[in-house]
Amino acid sequence: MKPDNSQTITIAGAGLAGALLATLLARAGWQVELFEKRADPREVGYEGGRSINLALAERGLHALRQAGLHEAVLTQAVMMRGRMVHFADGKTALQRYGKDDSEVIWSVHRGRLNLLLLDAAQAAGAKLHFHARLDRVDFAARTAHFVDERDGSTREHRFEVLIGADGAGSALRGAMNTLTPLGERFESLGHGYKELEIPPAADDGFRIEPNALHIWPRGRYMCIALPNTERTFTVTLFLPQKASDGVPGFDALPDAVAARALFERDFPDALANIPDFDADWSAHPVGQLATLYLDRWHLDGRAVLLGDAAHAMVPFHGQGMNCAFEDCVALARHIHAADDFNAAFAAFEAERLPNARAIQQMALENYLEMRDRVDDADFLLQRELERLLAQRHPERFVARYTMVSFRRVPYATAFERGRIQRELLIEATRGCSHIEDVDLAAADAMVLARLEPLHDSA
Ligand code: FAD
Ligand code: 8RB
Repeated sequence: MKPDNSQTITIAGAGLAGALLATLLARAGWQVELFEKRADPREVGYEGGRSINLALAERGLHALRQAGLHEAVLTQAVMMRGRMVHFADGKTALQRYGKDDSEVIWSVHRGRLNLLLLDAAQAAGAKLHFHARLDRVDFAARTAHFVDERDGSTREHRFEVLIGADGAGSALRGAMNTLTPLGERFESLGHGYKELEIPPAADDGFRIEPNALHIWPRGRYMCIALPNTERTFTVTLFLPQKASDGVPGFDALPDAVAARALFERDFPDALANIPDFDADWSAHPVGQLATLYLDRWHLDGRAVLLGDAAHAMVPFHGQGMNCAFEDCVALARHIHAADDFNAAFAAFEAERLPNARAIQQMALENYLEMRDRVDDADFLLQRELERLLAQRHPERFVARYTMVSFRRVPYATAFERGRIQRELLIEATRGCSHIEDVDLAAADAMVLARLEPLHDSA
């Protein structure tokens, strides 16, 4: 579809996906109106001033490249080469994510990333409207109603197409759902999270290794920490909501004193680096974790959802933003290629929905891996063989983590090939306790028989 100056695309939500999509579409010549419920963070500063960071991987980076923003983002990012595992006995070990420093993930500051994207959207010609919470939609009249939460005042906006980038609690999804059911299902994980902070050291340096994603795996729960350019770390505790047979839960931690006791027992080395533990614990709420499944993402050519609004996921693969950014590039491409918005949205959904399902499932699985398997002997032997086979067959055997984080093959392909590879690794290491015990010729033969060469998407 060629944009003409009379056609306007309206986007609800100027978070990560909304701001990037606005940039991509405005640069392609569309008139873009972007509505955000919150204040302009460029004027009031980002929410609470807290340092919340996200892991940016190749999919997200590639999308930023399309918008010409990757360099600006990377100069404000901290490289994470691998997982630094902190065992219960206090020992640590770095498990690299990739083959070398070309395969790393990046810790970026959410607030600053959002500012940069908003500036880019505006510079590209998108019209930004803050204090505009989408409240109601009349799809027949094609009018959207926005509320200014400061004074409750409302405004009506006529739209031609409406794109929902308004996050997991999407108001547009709610409005679409009342017209035609989208098949919405929320599956709660039953675990929540709490954020804490490791400040800089006395000499103003990092208190722990900066170039890693830290994990304290404890079987049924865990802590992680991601570095910030300010030499702080954002620590997140993931824990069941309800305690059960010896496993702690948020419901059994009524206050900072109880939480501190848990940390003294299970995370003493982390606690030693969190001087404001009690204040952090009391000030930050317990966040909820859930997966959102929908059967449909669009209402003919009038409305479509993307990002968390379409497929919120649990955080354990660090792919929510990466996937949302990949959605933006795909949607912009389909809008460009299709004859009309209905065809564009249908093609977008057909391409992306199966991939969203795949990364949602892989994100759930990665919780088990991170919290429970990183120090398991079978798992470590399989990882060792995985590395070896990846070296021996670089076109055919690509670790699932690598396909998700450092390649752009469809998530569904990563999921399917990952399943084949896992079975192969289990078979090839059966009865083995050392890598020398593995019959490599047999493993090579399985690779050749079961895995076609992997081709990256353009
Ligand atoms: P959001 O970024 O949530 O943006 C939605 C926007 O819509 C917001 O600005 C909101 O104010 C606005 N809005 C909401 N309702 C309305 C309305 N009715 N009208 C108008 N505007 C509205 N992903 C990763 O890839 N890697 C990570 O390491 C990672 N870490 C994370 C850490 C935390 C603490 C959290 C919470 C998430 C993390 N994620 C991560 C996930 C990632 O943040 C999301 O997947 C991503 O932000 C989705 O982008 P989005 O634009 O769809 O939604
Ligand atoms: N949302 C991440 C990974 C995979 C790391 C690995 C995991 C915090 C909320 Cl939990 C988590 C990863 O397999 O070794 N890459 O990036 C980011 C993660 O959590 C983010 C910071 C997070 N997301 C609500 C809290």
